[in-house]
Amino acid sequence: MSSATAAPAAPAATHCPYCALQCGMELTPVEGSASSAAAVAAPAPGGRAPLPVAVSPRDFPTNAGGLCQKGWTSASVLGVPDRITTPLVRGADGELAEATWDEALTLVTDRVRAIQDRHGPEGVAIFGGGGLTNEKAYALGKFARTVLRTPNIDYNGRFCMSSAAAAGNRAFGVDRGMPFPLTDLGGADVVLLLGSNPAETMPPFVQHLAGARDAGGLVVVDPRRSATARLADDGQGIHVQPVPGTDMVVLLALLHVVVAERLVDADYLAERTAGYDDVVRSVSAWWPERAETVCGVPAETLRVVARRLAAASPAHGGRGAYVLTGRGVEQSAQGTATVTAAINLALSLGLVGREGSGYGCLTGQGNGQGGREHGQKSDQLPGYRKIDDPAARSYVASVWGVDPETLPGPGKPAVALLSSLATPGGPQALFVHGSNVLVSAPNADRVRERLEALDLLVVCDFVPSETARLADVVLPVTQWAEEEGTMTSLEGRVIRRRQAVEAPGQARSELWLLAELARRLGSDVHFGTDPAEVFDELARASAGGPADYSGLSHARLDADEAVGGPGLYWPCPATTAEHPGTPRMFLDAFGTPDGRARMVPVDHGGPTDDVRGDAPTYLVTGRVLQHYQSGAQTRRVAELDRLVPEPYVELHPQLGLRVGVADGDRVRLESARGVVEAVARWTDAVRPDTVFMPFHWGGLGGVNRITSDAVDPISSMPEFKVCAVDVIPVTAADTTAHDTQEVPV
Ligand SMILES: Nc1nc2c(c(=O)[nH]1)N[C@H]1C(S)=C(S)[C@@H](COP(=O)(O)OP(=O)(O)OC[C@H]3O[C@@H](n4cnc5c(=O)[nH]c(N)nc54)[C@H](O)[C@@H]3O)O[C@H]1N2
Ligand SMILES: Nc1nc2c(c(=O)[nH]1)N[C@H]1C(S)=C(S)[C@@H](COP(=O)(O)OP(=O)(O)OC[C@H]3O[C@@H](n4cnc5c(=O)[nH]c(N)nc54)[C@H](O)[C@@H]3O)O[C@H]1N2
Ligand code: SF4
Ligand SMILES: [Mo]
Repeated sequence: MSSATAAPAAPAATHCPYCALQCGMELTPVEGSASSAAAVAAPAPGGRAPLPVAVSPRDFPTNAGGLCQKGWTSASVLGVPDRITTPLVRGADGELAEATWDEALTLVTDRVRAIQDRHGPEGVAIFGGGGLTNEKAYALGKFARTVLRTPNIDYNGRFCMSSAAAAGNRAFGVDRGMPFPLTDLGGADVVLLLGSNPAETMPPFVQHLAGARDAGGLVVVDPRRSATARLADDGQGIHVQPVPGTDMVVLLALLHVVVAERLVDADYLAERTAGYDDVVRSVSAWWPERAETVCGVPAETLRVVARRLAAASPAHGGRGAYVLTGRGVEQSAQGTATVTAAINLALSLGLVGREGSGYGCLTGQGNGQGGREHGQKSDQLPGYRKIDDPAARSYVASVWGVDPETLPGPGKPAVALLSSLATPGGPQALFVHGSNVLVSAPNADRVRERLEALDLLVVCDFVPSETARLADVVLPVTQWAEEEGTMTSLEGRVIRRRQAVEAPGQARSELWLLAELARRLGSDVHFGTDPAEVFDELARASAGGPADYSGLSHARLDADEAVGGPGLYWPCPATTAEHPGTPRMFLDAFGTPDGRARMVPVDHGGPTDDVRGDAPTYLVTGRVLQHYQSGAQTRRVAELDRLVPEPYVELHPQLGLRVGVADGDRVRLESARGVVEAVARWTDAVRPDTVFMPFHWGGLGGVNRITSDAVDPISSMPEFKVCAVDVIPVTAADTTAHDTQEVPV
């Protein structure tokens, strides 16, 4: 590590703490602010702490020297005035009070023992996060399976990428969100983006769309005219604006046109795929005019998009085409099926496993990719292995030094796990590492009820998130600039996170915390605390699995970077000659037993909670540039909070006039789950039948209090994106009533 106390301190080459683009940045410790501990101890006048490090962008292929506002301001979170710097334990008076680590861990250990004595190993559950480093995600999964021996571990990646992962695994035999380098996109004639708004969610990514825009080939499918959809204006592409939740119909119609007009890549289909005939039959009834009646997209637009995509494909001599999906289509009860429809389209055009074309999912969280590979998912072991596969169990058990018989089986996926908390037979204790479920989980009032009913809620965080404020024990952990480790970017590139400053106060690394808990719980399983050592073990545990990291180590990644290498892509097995990593997957074969991609017929079902008489408007949810996820971090950054200080509802002026809600008025949205209230913003960027609300806040404007917790039957991903609401004006009398009512955090 580069010690902050040495002068002059060396800058640390690292990556942004937030999203999966993992923009390269350099952190230079600021003189006079020897560590963030000092910064926390001595906040500047006006409540703003001096920043312990200065952030500057670094040239890295995903960002090419760019950063978004969140990246630029990321250092502010290191020294926020309410940073948690000591363990906190809820006292008899019901308040959280400072405690020593020994007191806090003694309490946790005693309660875990008592709960497991009464309820068995499954009485304790873990909820992890896709922001954790690979090392932490691995240690968490190992802790659950070997120390707690509980099947009940899952994580917020279930909310984030599981439908694309399920569809990718089924079609290709292995899931790496983007099986090609991001920079490949630049050479394509057409990029079809479904339900993704990178102009706000990954701003530096937009530069990779320049080639398609120049060719007039950026096609954005979004019920809103998002910032990304606007990039397709002015002859640079097409904005397709379907009825929310009907992307499946758009995709089935596109494939219908491709088949009907004989635009498929027949040679590729014959050589590299299986199942095409069934898929053809499944799209035969979705001619564009029929599709238009369901998805609202003009039949002619569907034809134009299908032809453009085909013309860009290698079979027709084009420069290449990509089909990319984001949360807009994945966070749906038919998310796996919709991604499958996108993959079927890409396969029919011969786009996948070929240089210059492809299908990819834009994974979201900082380590959204790596977070799903190392065993914090309820059904998986490290290396992206299946927990119910006997060979995987015995191999991983041998690395961990335990009997495979002692490893639990698959646990409950996130939504089911949360709703089973404190029920008879369900977990009575929960550890949360890297998620603010009270704000970000669907049907959040129900989640609050479950969390409040627990015997023990332990939250590890560095800020008092809404979820942490509900905990019995809060454990202060290190954050990004205070720790070493690795992350895996949205392209499957394994990169180094590096320490620039010391952690403040009593904050400790989660590797230490898990090792200490394991020891106190009487386990003799080894838990390393040095991230490089944990990585080596993780790499060994992944050997031979789909996500094989066995040829990688911190030392190799450091050496590679020292000679200008920008990280190495998995699979990267340990081989006698150093394996170069795999930037592009599937060039020779897919990961299925026979090497062929599987095409699976799918059909349209529509949203679970569809519009009806008493809830006639679609609610879609998503993100704004300035805030990250539950907002736990970015709402604490003054610059970002000033720009977007409160929740809001976007609605079309026609809808506003019809229901009596003017621009700037307060508006209430009511769903089958409950009610939220926020300020109305008139915009013609949303369809008149749809309102949009970002999910970055809790309390009265916390949109997840009304979202649906219906899940996809294959991936168990919740249907965050679309539900039915009634849009109601808030009268002055209502507002007064609400002002006096206790508002949940
Ligand atoms: N600023 C910011 N950036 C982030 C994050 C953040 O919180 N804030 N989070 C990171 C993470 S974890 C993730 S997962 C990614 C998410 O990145 P994106 O997937 O780009 O983000 P969202 O805003 O959730 O959804 C994208 C779009 O889906 C649209 N949408 C809603 N319903 C539908 C529908 O039925 N069909 C279609 N086609 N589109 C629909 C919304 O209007 C929205 O514009 O962003 C990452 N980057
Ligand atoms: N309505 C609606 N809801 C959504 C979505 C949507 O589009 N619409 N998107 C969903 C998606 S894609 C996602 S990814 C989720 C994300 O939502 P959350 O899971 O709530 O994610 P964050 O807000 O990033 O929460 C991370 C918490 O962990 C802390 N943290 C960060 N790093 C670490 C670490 O290394 N260790 C520990 N212990 N803590 C850490 C942060 O301070 C923060 O409190 O939200 C989902 N919810
Ligand atoms: S795009 Fe993502 S990784 Fe890049 S600076 Fe913004 S939040 Fe950070
Ligand atoms: Mo996400």
